[in-house]
Amino acid sequence: MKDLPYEIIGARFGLACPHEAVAYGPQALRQAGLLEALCELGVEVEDGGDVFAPQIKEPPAHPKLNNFQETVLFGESLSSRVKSSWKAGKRPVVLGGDHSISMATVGATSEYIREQHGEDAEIGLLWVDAHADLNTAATSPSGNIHGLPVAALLGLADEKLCQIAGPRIGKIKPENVAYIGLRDLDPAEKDRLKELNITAFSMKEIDQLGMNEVCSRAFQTVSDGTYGFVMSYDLDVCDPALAPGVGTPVRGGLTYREAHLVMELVAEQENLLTFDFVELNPSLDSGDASCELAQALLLSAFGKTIL
Ligand SMILES: [Mn+2]
Repeated sequence: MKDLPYEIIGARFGLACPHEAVAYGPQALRQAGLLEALCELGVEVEDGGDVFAPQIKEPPAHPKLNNFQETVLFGESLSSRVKSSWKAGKRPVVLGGDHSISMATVGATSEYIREQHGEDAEIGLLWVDAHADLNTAATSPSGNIHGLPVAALLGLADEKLCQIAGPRIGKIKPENVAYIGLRDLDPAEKDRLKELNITAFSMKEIDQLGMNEVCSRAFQTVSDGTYGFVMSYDLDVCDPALAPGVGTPVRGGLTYREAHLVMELVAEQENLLTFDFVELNPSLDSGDASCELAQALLLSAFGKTIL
């Protein structure tokens, strides 16, 4: 994958979280000069434009989940966009948008790898986030679908969410998932994490082991027996003092260096398929602090090094 050119796709969607303005994340990053900075870095990259939220007059309501129909329809168009990017010989990197978009991005990449390598081909999933995003309609306290994407990718959420990128239920196997940065889980999510025996490095393990060791253990989990892995990076994994511009801030997050080290190490992994970056909300930012951090983190993920 390393030799494929990148294609940046903006996911202009914020209906699956409490603050819709998260849909302006990709625009803020473009205005901050992300594409220009990537070209300066020598990255082969093109701007694939944005995917927009559907306009629906009277969508059928879901009894528990907010904006269900809009989220499913947006996910379906984003997933076709991601698949067509792969098929055109590019490496799609998606900028969110709220975290519901990863049902489409990760699901589409999982489907593409199966098409290429056969039915048994699995991919790993590195989920870098303060939250586990493992709720279902039955357990979600808020009804916001950005808290469900991992459950959907594992095949545990509503059928329509599980099938956003294709009919197969369970795009990712629990043994191929690793979390980094967890610190705010609902009781049902904690139970599910244990039942499924998912590898999870919370802030406690990061404090105890250090980020370098956490990353190498996590890479092992997502690489073992897979055709490569994808990373999904939620900006709220960073401490809110650094990244206030997120919808669901939780204190006690990654330091500036920890946040960068994950990106720097991910960029070195030969089996990284692609990644997405979500939950930057410019309307909640303090000045441009979060947007500037987001851009710097992205540059690290695309291979910028200190030396
Ligand atoms: Mn998240």
